[in-house]
Amino acid sequence: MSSETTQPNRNRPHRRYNPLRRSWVLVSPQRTARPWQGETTKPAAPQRIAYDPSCYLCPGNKRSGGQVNPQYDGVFVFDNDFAALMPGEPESLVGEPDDLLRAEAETGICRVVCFHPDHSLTLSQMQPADIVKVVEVWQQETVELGSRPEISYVQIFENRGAMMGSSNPHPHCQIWASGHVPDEPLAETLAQREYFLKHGTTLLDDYLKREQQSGERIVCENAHFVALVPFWAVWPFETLVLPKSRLGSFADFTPEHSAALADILKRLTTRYDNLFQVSFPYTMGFHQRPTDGESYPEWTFHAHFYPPLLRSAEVKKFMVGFEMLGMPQRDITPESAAERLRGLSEVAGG
Ligand code: H2U
Ligand code: ZN
Repeated sequence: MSSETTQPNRNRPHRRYNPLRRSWVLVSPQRTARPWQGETTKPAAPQRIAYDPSCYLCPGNKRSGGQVNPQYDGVFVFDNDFAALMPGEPESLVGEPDDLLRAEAETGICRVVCFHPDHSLTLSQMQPADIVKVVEVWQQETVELGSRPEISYVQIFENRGAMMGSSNPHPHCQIWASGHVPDEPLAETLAQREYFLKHGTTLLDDYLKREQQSGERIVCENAHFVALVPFWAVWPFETLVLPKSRLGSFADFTPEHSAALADILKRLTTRYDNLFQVSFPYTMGFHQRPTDGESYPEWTFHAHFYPPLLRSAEVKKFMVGFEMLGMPQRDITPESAAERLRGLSEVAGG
């Protein structure tokens, strides 16, 4: 029996509050039955070749800027050849302070992390020990970039699949380390701080306890992490990965945490692949405390998965109309999304 039948108010339109970024989402569960006559997109044919001579991320290949990748056999990190941020001394404000036309210089470092030499793999298909190596690199990069005085935030993210604008199927992610804290982690910083000052406890640790009590939005878990569909999820199958103990950043990870994060990432992404029998597209990334030298006791490390797919490998959700002009809206409830993800196999092709 689905949770909606026991909680009738959830069958009617309602709004849910996201305390982490202090915003709302409109939930309209009664609309799930409406017919779909809009665009469908065909999933890309599965990539199977382990080495692609035209791939700029494969070992030994030349990149656009002319550099040649080494014959790497593990994780390979390089400075992005088309970096959105550039290192250097922060310049002064562009022009005079102005309430209407305001610009500030931004500096930073952008890197690309190849997860594995095998072009055909995804995180879900990699061996757990190889995913652990990726987690260790995320940790090293966070510590190394975060220790630089000019870097206030280290944002690690993966765009997976052509539908999400990823330019290349080779398993990789990006790191953008910036002089300012970007908007999303800044909003989360302010919300977590406000909660911490009010309650003396951390927002996401308290939230996880509530989720563990009900269990209805939990997808899977291990000794150190829980993957769940947040109460305030916007994307149909959005998930949040939370630590079971106090972690503020990759910098706090022990080897046990790295192994457990690798495990939960593999299991969650395998469930995603099995949802619509397609190599599942998403944007995922980690949020962690800023690296500007403050202590941030209110911060809880976490991962967000934002997948665009709605009801099949071909039907994605569009954030348009009311969502661009009003607020985000979803049809299927987070509880039913969690129930579906929970029912899926953690074995590839299962
Ligand atoms: P995405 O697929 O997530 O866009 O990542 C690919 C990144 O790789 C992208 O940021 C960089 C692009 O700038 N890149 C290089 O650094 N060198 C290249 O030769 C091509 C692409
Ligand atoms: Zn490749």
